[in-house]
Amino acid sequence: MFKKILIANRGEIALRIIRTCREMGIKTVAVYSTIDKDSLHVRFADEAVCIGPAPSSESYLNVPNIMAAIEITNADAIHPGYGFLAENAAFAEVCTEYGIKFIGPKPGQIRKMGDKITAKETMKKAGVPVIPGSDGLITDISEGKKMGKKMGYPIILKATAGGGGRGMRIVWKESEFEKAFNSAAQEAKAAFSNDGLYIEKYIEDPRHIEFQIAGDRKGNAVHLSERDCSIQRRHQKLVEECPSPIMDNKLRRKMGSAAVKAAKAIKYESVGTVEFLVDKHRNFYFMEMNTRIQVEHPVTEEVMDFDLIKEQIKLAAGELVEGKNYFPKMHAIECRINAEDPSNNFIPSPGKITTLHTSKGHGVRVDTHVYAGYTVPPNYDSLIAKVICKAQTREETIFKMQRALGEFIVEGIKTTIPFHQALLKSDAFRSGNYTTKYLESFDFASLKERAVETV
Ligand code: MV4
Repeated sequence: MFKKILIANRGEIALRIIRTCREMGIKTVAVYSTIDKDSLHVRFADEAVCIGPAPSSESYLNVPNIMAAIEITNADAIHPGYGFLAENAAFAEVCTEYGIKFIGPKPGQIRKMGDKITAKETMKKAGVPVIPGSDGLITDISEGKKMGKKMGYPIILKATAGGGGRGMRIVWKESEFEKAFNSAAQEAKAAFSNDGLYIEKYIEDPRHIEFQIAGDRKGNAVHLSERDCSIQRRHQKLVEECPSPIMDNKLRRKMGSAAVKAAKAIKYESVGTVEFLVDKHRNFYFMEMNTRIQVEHPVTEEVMDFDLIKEQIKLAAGELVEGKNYFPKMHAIECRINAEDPSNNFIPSPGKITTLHTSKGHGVRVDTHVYAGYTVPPNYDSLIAKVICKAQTREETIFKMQRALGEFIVEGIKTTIPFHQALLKSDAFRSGNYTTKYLESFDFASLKERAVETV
């Protein structure tokens, strides 16, 4: 097992990793930018090294400085968390060259899933259902239009280097094709330095359901059920839950075995996530694979009674997965609390937290790095806490979340708590009958300040 892990990240996920390391008897090294010097991950790690100024390009993405921090502290492994360098194959390669274990999959596996066309081809070959579309890149507009005519509109253009909605355009009819193609290619080029596009049939009003998987160096793989992440705004997830309200064991077995197939097809060696779109007829299609631990991993941890970070570290150290899939025993919901104003287009609300009281009590977990007196810097993503509630049933979990959010007090900055409180009251969420489109028609403008509510 590793003796010392350097955590190439900040915020709640850095703390989350430190906690598991401490329980496993592994020493930790925090790295931080100057603006993060008073962060809890710096205080709670065994050692801490400053790696540069506030902009992440000069600190959390600064590979030479991170490698120097590894060298001076003698860490034998690196945990990238999520975001930053977590899905950077070149970085994982550098670690390997330095004899440092990258806690995650092999560089080749990251690369394969990072290019969406390659990922899709790999999955199709493995027998995982994929969304009907072009085989590979569309290089010119007339070829694309021919494809569109054959498939039938609406279609969607996607960037092969993309993900997260950038370089993506829905095309409703042929007359819109050319403009959409050019602007998607331009956006993809600016964002990823790669203007390659491909076409898919557009699935209207889908659900986003992802499967947590784990694979080992022997090629064994299992799934740990799904998370429903359909509550999103502009490709940012706001709420995740397990089980998905639309799931039953029959569909779970089908989607789960497709997810396991996906993992086995690339001999995936770590924890990861296989994302699917599910249409209104409950057909499911592979969308992307995330080769990292995700923000929403606690949802799975809570319903499974399982430490996914510990599992990820053990897999990196060469341990094997048990040969069984996991089915949910409980219900869990996560609400992401961001330092943003939900009644004003979610504009970031950095600044000093003057008062803080986080939710507590039975079935409530809060993963956060903030404290009273902490200043949320404007330089990074605005996640300040994750409230995860679990109970026997979905209904009880919703009631518990309402109770928990009612006692979560943050003063000094705006947060997304009022949005979550309104969502939890909505008929669409209550009924479980929501899709990725739901928030497009949500009335954000009339959100009230945080309220202490009874169910
Ligand atoms: C789609 C789709 C419909 N049909 N592909 C959004 C992010 C990127 N990873 C893929 N996305 C989508 N791909 C086809 N063929 C709809 C979306 C989509 C979406 C997916 C999941 C969650 C929220 C979404 C919001 C808008 C569009």
